[in-house]
Amino acid sequence: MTGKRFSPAAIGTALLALFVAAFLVGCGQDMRISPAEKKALTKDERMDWWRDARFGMFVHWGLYAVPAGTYQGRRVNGIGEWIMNSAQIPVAEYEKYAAQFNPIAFDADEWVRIAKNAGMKYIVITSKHHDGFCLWDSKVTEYDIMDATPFKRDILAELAKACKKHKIKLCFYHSIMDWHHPDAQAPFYPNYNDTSKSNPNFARYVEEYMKPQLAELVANYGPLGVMWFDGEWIKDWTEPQGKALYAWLLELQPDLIVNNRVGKGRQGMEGLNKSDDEYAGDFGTPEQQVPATGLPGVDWETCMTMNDTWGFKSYDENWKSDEQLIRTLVETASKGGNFLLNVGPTPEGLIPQPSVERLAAMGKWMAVNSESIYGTTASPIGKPDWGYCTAKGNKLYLHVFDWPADGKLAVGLPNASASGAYLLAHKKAKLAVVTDDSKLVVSVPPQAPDAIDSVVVLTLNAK
Ligand code: FHN
Repeated sequence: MTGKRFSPAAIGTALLALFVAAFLVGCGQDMRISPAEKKALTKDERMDWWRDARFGMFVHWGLYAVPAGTYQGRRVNGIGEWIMNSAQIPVAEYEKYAAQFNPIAFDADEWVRIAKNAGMKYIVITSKHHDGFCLWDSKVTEYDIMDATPFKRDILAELAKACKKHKIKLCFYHSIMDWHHPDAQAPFYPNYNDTSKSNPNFARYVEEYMKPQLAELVANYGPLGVMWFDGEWIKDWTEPQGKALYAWLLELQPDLIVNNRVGKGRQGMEGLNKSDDEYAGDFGTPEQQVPATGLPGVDWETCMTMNDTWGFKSYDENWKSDEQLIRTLVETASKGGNFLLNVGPTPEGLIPQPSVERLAAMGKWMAVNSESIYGTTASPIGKPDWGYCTAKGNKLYLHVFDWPADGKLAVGLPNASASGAYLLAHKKAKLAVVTDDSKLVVSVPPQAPDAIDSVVVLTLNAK
C-alpha cells in the first residue's frame, strides 16, 4: 500500500506553516491554538485549578488612585474607584488624571511575590473599571496607559510576565459598564450609573469596542485564568447578551473561566448560579460577605476588601485584622467557596503597607496550614461550635478557633471511625481519638499552636 502522495504545493504550504510556527515559538510567542485544535472542555476540566486554588488576589487599580478619594479639596464618600460618579466629574475633567498617572514604583514581580507568599494562586486585576481607563496598550483606544499617561508601559503585559514566572494564574476584571465611552454610559452624566437610561448606540460599543478589547486581552496576555465581568446591572445589558458573550469567549479560549456577572446571574439569584442553563457564567460572586450556608451545588467566590474601598483612598484606614482575614478565608473554604481578597494600589504603584502586612500574616498561617485550604471541599459536619471544618479525601481539617480548655475536641460525626489525628503544626505528634455513637473526641494538648486558627487533621476510615 503506497503512502499518500502530496503535491509540491501542499509540501510547500506545510513547510511554510512549520517555519512560521518555529519562528513564533523562537520569538517566545505564545502560540495561539488554531480553531481546528480548539476542543471544548467540560466545566469540571476548566474549573479544576480554580477549585483547587481557593484563594486569590483582587487588584483594583486605575486613574481613580490619583484623586484617592478627594476631589476639589473635599473628601468624597463611597468606594474610591467610583469617584468619577460619586463626585459627578465630567469626562473631560476626569481624563486629566491620566496625565498625572505615572506609577514609577510599580513592580509587577513584587506584586506577584506578595500574592504568592500570601498563599494566593491567582490574581484578578482591573483591565478596565467603570471609568473606562485601560491598563494595557489597546489598539482600540488611546484612553490607555500607553497613550494617555507619562508612564507609557504596558502594566498588564508586565503582570502577565511576572505571573508566568511565578506560576500564578493571571485573570482580568472587565467592566461592561463604561462611563467614558460615548456609546455606553458617558452621556448619562452626571449620574453615569443611571440604570433607567439606555444608549441607542450601546450595540456599537459592544461590537466595535468592548469585544475587540476583550479579544486583545485574551489574545495578547493569555492564556488567562478567569475573565471576571462587572458592571452588568445596566439597562442596556441582558442575560441573552451575557450568554452570547460567554460562548464567544470560550471560542477564543476553550479553557477560560468566566464569572456569573457576564450576564445577570448576580441579580437573578443573589450571586447564585442555579445551573449552567439558568445563568451564563461558571461561578457565583457574593461580595463583601460569606453566604450563611455558602452557595450549595455551585461554584462560588466571595470577593472582599481589606478596608472599606476597592480602589485606593488615601484616608481609608479601616483595615480588617489578620485574624478576621484568616478566619474569613477559612470560613469561605469551609462552605466550599473561593476567597478573592482585594488590594488597592497607590498612584505610585505600591500595594499599601497595611495590605502588605496582612498578606504576610496570612502567608505565615498558610505556610503551615495551606493543605487545609487548597483543594478542599465544604464541611460535611456543618459548622462546629469551636470553629470550622474543611474536607479532602478521607481527611477532615478541624479549624479550631476556640481551643478546648479540657483538651477534649468533640467532632459531631455519628458512627464514624478514625484511624488517627494530628496537628498540622506538629504532624509527628499523634493525638488520641475515642469514639462514641454520636461523636468522635480528639485529645489535644493544653496549648493551641496558633492563636487565630489551629488545625487538627482527623483521618477517617472512610471518606
Ligand atoms: O461597582 C463595582 C465596584 O467598584 C467593585 O469593582 C466591586 C468588586 O466586586 N464590583 C462592583 C460592585 O458590585
